[in-house]
Amino acid sequence: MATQTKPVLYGYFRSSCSWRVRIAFALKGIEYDQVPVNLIKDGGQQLKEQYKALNPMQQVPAVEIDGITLSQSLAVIQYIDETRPGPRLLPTDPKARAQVRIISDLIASGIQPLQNLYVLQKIGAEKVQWAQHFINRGFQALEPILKQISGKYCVGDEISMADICLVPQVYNAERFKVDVEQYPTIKRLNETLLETEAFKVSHPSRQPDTPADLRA
Ligand SMILES: N[C@@H](CCC(=O)N[C@@H](CS)C(=O)NCC(=O)O)C(=O)O
Repeated sequence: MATQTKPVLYGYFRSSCSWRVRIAFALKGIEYDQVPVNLIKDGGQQLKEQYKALNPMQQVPAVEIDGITLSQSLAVIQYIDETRPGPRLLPTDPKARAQVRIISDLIASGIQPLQNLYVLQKIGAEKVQWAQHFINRGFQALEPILKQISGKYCVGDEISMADICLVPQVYNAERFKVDVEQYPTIKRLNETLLETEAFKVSHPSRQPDTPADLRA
């Protein structure tokens, strides 16, 4: 029988995009190895030539899987979904699928890129207010959408890519001291999802590169 090589995730414990991929692996029950890429140490290990060869955008995550290297967390999640058995991360129904993509893109294109490290370093002293502004702007759009379409989870009663995007974004919001109480649906969904095993094992407080003082 052919030996299956485990996927390798290049990520950072606190990176929300790396956490998305860890959740997807956990939901699918896929074992993988992790190679930490410290976004702070050495001026940012993601900026080194060696890493740039893996992901020319110089961001985490990157994933080696099935003999190819993938970047862009949503592409990674969809590849895992399309090639691995287990719970569907995107529903088959086209309307529900579109709703999952709306929420995922709202977060992955409309919120997270505006508060990632590279952007905040360019902003300078105003970086916290900047991040709070764009997270609030995104959450003000997300809250009514989720109020309308959520069930137990973001889209109905099955965990999907939308939930995978939501929880790490709420974690970032809390890091930037955004008042999540203003968004009761987002808050409810986040609390429900954090109770599930896949979100717990993949949490930033439980990764191989989590510093001792941030470990749970
Ligand atoms: N669209 C990309 C975004 C990746 C991204 O922004 N990664 C952040 C961490 S969550 C990063 O590597 N930041 C490093 C930097 O800004 O220098 C994805 O979904 O994978």
